Amino acid sequence: MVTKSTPKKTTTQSNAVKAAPAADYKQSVAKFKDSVLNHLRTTIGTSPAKASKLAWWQAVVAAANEDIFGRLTDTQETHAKNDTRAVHYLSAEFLMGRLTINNLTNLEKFDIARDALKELGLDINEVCEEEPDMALGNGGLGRLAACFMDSLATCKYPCVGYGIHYENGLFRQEIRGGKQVERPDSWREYGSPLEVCRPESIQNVPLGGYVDKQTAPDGSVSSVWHPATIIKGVPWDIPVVGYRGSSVAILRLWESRSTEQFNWDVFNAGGYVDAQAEKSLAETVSKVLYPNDSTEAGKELRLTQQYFFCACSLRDILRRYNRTHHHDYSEFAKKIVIQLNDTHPTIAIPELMRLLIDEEGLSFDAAWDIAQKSFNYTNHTLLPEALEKWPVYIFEKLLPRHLEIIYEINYHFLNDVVEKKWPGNNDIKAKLSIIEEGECRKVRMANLCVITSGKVNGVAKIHSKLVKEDLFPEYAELWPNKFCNVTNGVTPRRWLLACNPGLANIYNEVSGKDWPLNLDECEKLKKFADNKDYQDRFMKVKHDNKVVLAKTIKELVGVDVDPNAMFDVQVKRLHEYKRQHLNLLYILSLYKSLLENPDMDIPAQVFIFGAKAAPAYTLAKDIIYAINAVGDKINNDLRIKGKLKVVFLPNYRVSLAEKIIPAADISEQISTAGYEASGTSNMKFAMNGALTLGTMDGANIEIVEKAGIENNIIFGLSVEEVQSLKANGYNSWDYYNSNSELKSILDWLDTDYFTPGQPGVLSSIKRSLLDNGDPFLVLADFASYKDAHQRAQAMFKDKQRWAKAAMINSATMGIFSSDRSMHDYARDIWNLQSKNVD
Ligand code: 26V
Repeated sequence: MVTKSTPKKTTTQSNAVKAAPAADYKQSVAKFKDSVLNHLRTTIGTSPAKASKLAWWQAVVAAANEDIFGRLTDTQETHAKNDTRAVHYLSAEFLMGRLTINNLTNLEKFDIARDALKELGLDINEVCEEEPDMALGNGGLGRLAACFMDSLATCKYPCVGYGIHYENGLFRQEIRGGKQVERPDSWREYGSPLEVCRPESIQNVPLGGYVDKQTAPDGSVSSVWHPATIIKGVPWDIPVVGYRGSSVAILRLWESRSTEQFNWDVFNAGGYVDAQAEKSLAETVSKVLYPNDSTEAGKELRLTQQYFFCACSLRDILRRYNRTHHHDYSEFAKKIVIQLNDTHPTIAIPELMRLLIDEEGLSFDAAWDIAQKSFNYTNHTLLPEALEKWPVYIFEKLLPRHLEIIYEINYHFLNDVVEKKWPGNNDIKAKLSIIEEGECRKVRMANLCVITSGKVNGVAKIHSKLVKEDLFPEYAELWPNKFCNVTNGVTPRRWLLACNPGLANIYNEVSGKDWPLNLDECEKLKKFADNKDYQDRFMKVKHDNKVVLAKTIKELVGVDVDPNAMFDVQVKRLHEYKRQHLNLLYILSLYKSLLENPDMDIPAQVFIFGAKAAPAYTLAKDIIYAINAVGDKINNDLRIKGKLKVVFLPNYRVSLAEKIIPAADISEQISTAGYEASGTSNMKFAMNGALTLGTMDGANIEIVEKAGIENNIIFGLSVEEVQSLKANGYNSWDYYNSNSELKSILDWLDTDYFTPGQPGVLSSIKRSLLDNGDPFLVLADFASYKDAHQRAQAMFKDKQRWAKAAMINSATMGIFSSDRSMHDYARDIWNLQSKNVD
């Protein structure tokens, strides 16, 4: 969290929504203090004199849990009593970050807790720094799921989030000698007070083995699966508190364990040690989150993970459904809707079919009908290498019965649906089939999702259009109404109220106290965008946030940066399509210009990066190394008089984002047009008053639509231009040969200027841009990008113009609240009503 200055008068600086009478407030502070002290003794088992900061944090969580668990029970009882229709959000990733400050904020107890701790001589932000991030996701997709949980709870939509209780989240990144090193992230090594285990809801999941046929006395033939092993799924519940405690949603994460009956079988076969080894295999399933490396096929464990959490979740869903419906499935699709967050949980489709057919006795047709009415699928990327395909041989080994069901679905689809629409057209059949033929036959998970789902959505307007027209055009011809858009959103509670209290106070004053529930209210700030006093206040908040970030930068990487400089930020996963190397090339051009003319009249600039590279993605790691090497040189070059600094902040994660985003002047959103499905940090930055320096890609387009192109810095090729340049044979050498500056920069990277004594260690970047054809058009966009930066510099010098643009950006982001996204899903996809908790 941003270190909050402790206000003298809590009511004026407060995030508390109700202006509680002073006496009540004092009482609440005293009560919270007592609760913390009490928990410190009776729950944590220590005393104030001996307590570590970690112990204090645990006691604060225990105190907050007093409110949370009661409301969780109320929420669940309400839904059980009313048999409410609910959405089940299946996601292999939930990037929750830290929960304590968020929970306190949503309970409207942050100020109370802060003042209570102050009376105990503690700083709440320091205490809450003890909380490890829950980094159970890679990036955008996982963080989106976390924002959606916050909004589902806030908007009181009946829901359960289902995922995997990874023992290790996304790796912790260390930078050694400028290079990324991965370290395990054991976020709950000694347990976590934020979750509760529910042994009463353990599930057993079969795996492996073979299928044989059984003929019933009436002559009907059915499949019988004889699994080789059973894995136990242990649920851990994490309560997600809605704003003002409106409802408490539940995130249920499954941990894998070995089962006794399974060990016993192997033991009987004579191998005690083998049994222990097999046990560790079962326990491996939820051990670690896969970083999204180039998905080389054959990762059995990943498919096992996906199947494991889907199978546990579906059993949980059926168990709850049957408490009321007693195995009558006629109401199933009326009560249950399932959202597939990307293709990772696709295996839930054949698993639901299997449970209904093999264990509940339904016909294939009846089960298929239910599946089609229950599932929906969100696509999050068009990148071909990210579209999941599993080799058939892995299915045969792990999930033989599921493969049969997939074949049957495919048979009906190809013969009943495709054949009817395109009679005799085998090319179309081959393209739309769930099975990809070839040397290694594969199951195409996205095809299975599209064929089954009621709705398929993309995550920003442009992306949804490309999903429909470029990725799945034939499916769209078959089912035009299946495809829709729900633009992503982010929770304004975490990404404005909690992380930027200074700006939150301005909105409290200008927009009233309900803006965190209705972010459109922020638009009221717009009418003050030309008002010098408001501009000064707005920019003072930004400056204060920059001072705090400058301190963090000094602590983390030892670099001094000037809070008056322009803070230009690019934080996101490292990928060629996101083009961190385009940013780096511009930095090199600026550095070169400054060396040529140290008195150049430009504002001082700090370029801030944060990015994790997938461990096997060599070029991405080389780009990190290059940023660090170039930064090191520039930051220590006295000739440029401190006008340029470049910092790479290690281990970018949610809690670091909360410190960086409120302090940004410029938000770099520079993906090749057509490649970034939506982006969500673009929304967070704009909300916090940064200008987008970006391409017309993903949600940038919709951001600019709201905030005005004149208040942002847009550059580069459009989606159509990218497509036509590629279609007409793009040759990056042409740009290299015709732009002498570009040529000199790329050649510079090849020397040992940035890596003394080691020429060529950075040359993989140049190679990818020339010899490898520059797949993401970095060189094609360079000139336009440089021009954009020059426009940004000119604008930044005009302080009032900048303040106005920043304010308008922040004020017009209402539509990017994830509450709006949830209302869209509820209306257009889930047919779901919100429900007040009794
Ligand atoms: C997966 C892979 C796997 C193979 C190697 C390369 C690669 C690159 C990316 C991915 C992630 C795909 C799914 C994903 O995280 N998409 C992100 O979803 C966000 C939420 O909708 C969205 O804002 C981002 O634009 C999108 O990239």
